[in-house]
Amino acid sequence: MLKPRSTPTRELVGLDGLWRFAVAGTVPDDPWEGRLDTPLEAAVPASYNDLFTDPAIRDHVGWVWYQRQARVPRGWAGERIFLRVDAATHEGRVYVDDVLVAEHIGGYTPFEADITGHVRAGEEFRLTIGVGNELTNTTIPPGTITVAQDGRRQQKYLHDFYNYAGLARSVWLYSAPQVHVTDVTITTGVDGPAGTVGYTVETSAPAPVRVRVLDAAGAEVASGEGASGTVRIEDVTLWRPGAAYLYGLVVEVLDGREVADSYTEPFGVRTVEVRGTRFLINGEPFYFTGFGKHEDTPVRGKGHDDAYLVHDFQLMEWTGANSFRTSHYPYAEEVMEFADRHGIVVIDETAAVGLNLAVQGGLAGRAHDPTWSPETFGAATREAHARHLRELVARDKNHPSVVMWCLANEPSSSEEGAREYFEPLVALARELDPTRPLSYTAVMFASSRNDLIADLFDVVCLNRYYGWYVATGDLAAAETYLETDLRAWAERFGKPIIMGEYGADTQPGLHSVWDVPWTEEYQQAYLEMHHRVFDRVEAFVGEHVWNFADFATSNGIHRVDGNKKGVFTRDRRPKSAAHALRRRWKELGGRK
Ligand code: GCB
Repeated sequence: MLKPRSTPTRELVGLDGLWRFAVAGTVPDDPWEGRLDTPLEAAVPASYNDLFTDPAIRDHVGWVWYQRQARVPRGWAGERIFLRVDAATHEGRVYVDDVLVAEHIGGYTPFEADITGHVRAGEEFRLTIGVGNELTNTTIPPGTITVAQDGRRQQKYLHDFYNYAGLARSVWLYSAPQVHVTDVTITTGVDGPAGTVGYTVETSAPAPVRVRVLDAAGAEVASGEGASGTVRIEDVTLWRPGAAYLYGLVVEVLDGREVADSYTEPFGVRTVEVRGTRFLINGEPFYFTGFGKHEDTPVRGKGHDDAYLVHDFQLMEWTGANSFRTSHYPYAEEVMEFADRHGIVVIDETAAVGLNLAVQGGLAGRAHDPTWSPETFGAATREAHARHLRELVARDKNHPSVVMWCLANEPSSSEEGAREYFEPLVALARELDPTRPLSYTAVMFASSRNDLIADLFDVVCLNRYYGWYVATGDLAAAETYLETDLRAWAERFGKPIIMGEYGADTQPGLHSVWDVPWTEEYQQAYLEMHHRVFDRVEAFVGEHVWNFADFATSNGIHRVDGNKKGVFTRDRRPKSAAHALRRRWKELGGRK
């Protein structure tokens, strides 16, 4: 799915701003049929939960309604007109006046509708978007709805971040010519000093296609004819971590001598490969330093915000991070494009978090139903997972920053049924994108001995909390456990290993001369212990600290106003560990 852009043949109108807002139950059941009768307005993009003071809105389970008027520019007569929602978390229904024009399940991938037949150039229409936030065992991520004794419906879920909902990303109206480009796929290679650019273009109707490659200064460096092919860029400038370089593939659909549609897709030329225990970018070993992140800020929840985007990347650069993982769902496309432009490497994760009935919000050990069964996570869940994976790859396939897909976070990979669940998904991912390695992050109690799926993937990504959930406060014991664990994985699989998560909750301002969990010193000592071990294990190719910043979670006795494993606070102030990481990563930057 192409990102909407303004081009010589396409126009774009942003619909962000304040929309009328109401929770289902406070308005008629078919609120799209008229003006939403509500005193509330909600900001788009933003999760709605923290905007209002009413707990009934924050904790609402079900549908909410957003509505605004929108005007089609008068110059759009004769064009096709599309409405694009970057994300409706977790389910969206779009109405143009009285007509349902789009429905979509999955809260972190975009969808659109061709609304040409329902609107007129120059005129206004009533745009209503319903957003549902319910999670079940056939949604990705999954969840369960319970009914409390007093009748309140409550959303339960197994992931450790607050179930923010709403229109957290932008909404767009755009025009495209009648015959237009509908998709572009770009894969790149290196041939001596030249770059090879394979491309495939899809169009809304058969039509001649030509492509041109422009360099960063706008000079044409290659061109080709036809809807698919390979072109060469002589003396190519590669996209490298820390040294981004982007070309543009100008795709033109022709109508005789006229250009009917023109769309430019930015791309970088680089290769990615796993060889033995090394992760290679452009044939050179790459060592990941960085974080698992979240889209999470005060008031906005998961709402995309360009100011936080810029600041977060500044802070990552300040710490010497060269990469991050989009834990635990696809991030806004603006984030991916920023990473492309700034040479930050991304592990792109699906929203498949919580496929593990043995874990709850980071705590393990409960008696539980089998994770993989028709009653829990079965064929219908896998079908939703596959659909989501297709949408993620379709959205992010052309980003040079994305070097690996992460198919799930902490699935129950040691339980019977895990292999049957994952084998088809791995095959699908390889078919959708044969160019990028695959991983999943393995939960603490998936050991090298009992894990049933790691051999299907290219890189071993481990989430480990020795010194936190296990051997709490005892870093000496934790060091031994960690090293034994990592060495066993290295030995059994012979693949590169990345620490996908390691971290300790830390209350800023709390200090001690001893190893006391929650203090700033402990977080630092905990990370330093891990780094000693990482440096001793040959197969190690990366470290992603959990987490970049503190973030909101559901309530629980093990969470103090959210998860505090951030190296930065929720308002992005450094804890002591940030300075220690900066020293290590700045030094590593030049060494590994
Ligand atoms: C994990 C999860 C992450 C949690 C983290 C924790 O293993 O992947 O979502 O937030 O542990 O802090 O418990």
